Parts: sequence; structure tokens; C-alpha cells
Amino acid sequence: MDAYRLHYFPESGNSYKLALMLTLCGQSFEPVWTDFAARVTWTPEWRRTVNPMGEIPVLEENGGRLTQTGPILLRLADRFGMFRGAG
Ligand SMILES: N[C@@H](CCC(=O)N[C@@H](CS)C(=O)NCC(=O)O)C(=O)O
Repeated sequence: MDAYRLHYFPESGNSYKLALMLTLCGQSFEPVWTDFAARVTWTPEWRRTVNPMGEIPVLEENGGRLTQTGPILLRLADRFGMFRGAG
């Protein structure tokens, strides 16, 4: 079983897409709320430890960190054989 942690904030549509995808694929994940409004993602500490590009969402997968919603969705679709589409 893969271990997922999703760095998110509630108003983020991209975060929602990943949360929905994981849920529909039957995967549980640990939500990691991020204080985006307080510009936590702008801090050197956050960029050093979570995402140098300063963007949410970030999906941790078995300890590795993934960014960019589209490629993450495609990766999950391939892994679970769901929602890949034909074209
Ligand atoms: N290319 C990224 C974009 C994600 C994105 O736009 N994230 C926004 C919040 S929803 C962000 O973190 N922006 C950085 C900022 O405004 O400082 C993806 O597809 O995941």
C-alpha cells in the first residue's frame, strides 16, 4: 500500500483534483494543511523542505515529493487503471 501525503489548502482547485482522484482510486492520504494566505509557501524553509517552486499542491508518495497536478493525475490514472481516457 502506498503512503500518500497531500500538501494542500482548501481553496486550491488543483489540490481538490488530487484529493478527489486519490479518493476515487480508493487511496487514503494524509492531508497536510498549508497556510497559503500567510505565504508559508514563500518562506525559504517551506521551499527547502517541500517545494522549491513554491507551489501547492505537493503530493508525497512513499516519502518522495511530486509536483504539477496534470502529470500527477496521469501517474495515478496509470497506476490504478482508472480515469485515463482513450485519447
Ligand atoms: N503548475 C502547478 C500550478 C499549481 C498552482 O497554480 N498553485 C497555486 C495555488 S492553487 C500556487 O501555489 N501558486 C503560487 C503562488 O501564488 O505563490 C500545478 O499544475 O500543480
